[in-house]
Amino acid sequence: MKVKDNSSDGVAILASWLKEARHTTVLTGAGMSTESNIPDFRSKSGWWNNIDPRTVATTKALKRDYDLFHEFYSMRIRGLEKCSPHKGHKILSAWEGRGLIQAIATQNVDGYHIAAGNESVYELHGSIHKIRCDKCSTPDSIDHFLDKESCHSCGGKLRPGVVLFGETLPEESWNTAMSHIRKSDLVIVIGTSLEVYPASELPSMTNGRKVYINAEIDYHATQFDLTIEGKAGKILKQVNE
Ligand code: BV8
Repeated sequence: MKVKDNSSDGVAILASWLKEARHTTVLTGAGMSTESNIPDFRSKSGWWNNIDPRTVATTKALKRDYDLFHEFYSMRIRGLEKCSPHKGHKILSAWEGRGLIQAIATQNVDGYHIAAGNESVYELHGSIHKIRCDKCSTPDSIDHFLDKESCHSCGGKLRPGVVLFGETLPEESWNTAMSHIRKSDLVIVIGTSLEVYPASELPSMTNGRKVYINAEIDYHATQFDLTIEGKAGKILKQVNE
């Protein structure tokens, strides 16, 4: 049943599927955090509108222009300090507590699902809060990174533990996220353009029902059984009622 629906019917259908499902996995992207005032990447107010990702979010960028790399990630870390998880994050945490969802696979590096109380969270693109030396991998502190200090062990450059373009995803998170998706009879995809590989392949790995909640519905939506166009926080609140 392909229901493209941004009326209350879509919300009612998702609410009933959520109750019926035995194993539900949620996949989130940057659109899950824009209602916390954190920009996403590819919508008209996203990071990549003013910054070429190749100049800041790749392994080459880190080596070629560390100043720009450091400026971009410091700005994002400082931005997160002023914001917090919104109602939608808290609803997903309540759903885990009630056994309605079993896992969240997230492309987000802001840590908001964990901060909101979810325990079964798989950070596919790492965490911006985990700082390490790019050369010797020694863990270090956010303050040392923000102060642009070098690694105290080897003098190398400090970086956030995010997955840059060209880097592989953390094996444990990726494999566990895949196994949750594979055994899910419901996958809810929230706030992602599904443009980034291999996270974009996850929805196709389930034989279960697939739901897409996104502010902009595009060609990716054809693979879903139900699409609900709109803001994640608002829609999660309606489903929760
Ligand atoms: C890998 C750093 C190899 C962390 C990020 C050519 C073709 C295809 C693929 C490739 C290619 N060349 C290279 C690749 C691979 C590459 C890739 O996919 N490139 C694409 C972009 C062309 N991928 C990689 O390099 C990955 N690694 O493939 O390794 C490998 C693989 C297997 C085995 C061995 C080796 C690494 C990918 C990770 C890259 N890191 N950033 C950071 O700084 O955050 S990517 C960046 O995009 C973020 O991590 C972000 O999470 C991610 C995905 O974006 P979204 O989350 O979807 O955000 P976006 O803005 O795009 O969309 C948000 C959506 O929400 C919008 O639709 C918007 O309308 C909506 N929205 C907004 N507000 C709301 C909302 N919806 C609802 N409610 C709202 N309120």
